[in-house]
Amino acid sequence: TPPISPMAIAFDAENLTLSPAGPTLTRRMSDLEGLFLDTDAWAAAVHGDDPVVYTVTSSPVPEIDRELPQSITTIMPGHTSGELWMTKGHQHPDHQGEIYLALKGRGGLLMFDGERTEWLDMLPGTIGYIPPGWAHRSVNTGDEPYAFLAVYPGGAGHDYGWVLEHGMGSRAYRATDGVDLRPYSAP
Ligand code: S6P
Ligand code: ZN
Repeated sequence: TPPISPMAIAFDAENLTLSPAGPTLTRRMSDLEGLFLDTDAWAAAVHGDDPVVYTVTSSPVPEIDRELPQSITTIMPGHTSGELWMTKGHQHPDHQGEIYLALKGRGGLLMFDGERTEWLDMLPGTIGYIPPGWAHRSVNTGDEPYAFLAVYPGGAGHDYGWVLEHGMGSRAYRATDGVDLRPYSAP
């Protein structure tokens, strides 16, 4: 890979796109196996229209050591048996920290270090700081798409197995006034 030059990346706040852009990832319900508590409701959604739950659009900055890539995650509004739509969630294998900036909609940042759980309300303009060693998951708590910018060390990686094994400490359910956090239980 040739070295990346200094560059400006245009962010379109209306369409939540980057230009120039790198790869875009689309996660459907079928990609979220083992995450929602109600397994039957999850399977019914998969065998229905298998909806897109979130997308991740990256900038052209590569995920390699010493680079500082960015991406925009957009989570659709919705719930599975009341459990709000969310990202898979992951731990960074070498425990690097990360920064999120909420851009649009309403959401939450759920963090878990294996013992303690933290929840941050994420409204446009909120910077959420993920300290080293905290697994992180994002949740859409509103009724429109929730989007945020992530900036992270290029060598951070994604350990999804950690979350499947340890959970996230809490589950986020829809409530009339935002979110109802319940203690984690395995599906
Ligand atoms: C990467 C950063 C985000 C997530 C994205 C999707 O370190 O935390 O870009 O990758 O929000 O979540 P997940 O858990 O499916 O990777
Ligand atoms: Zn991360």
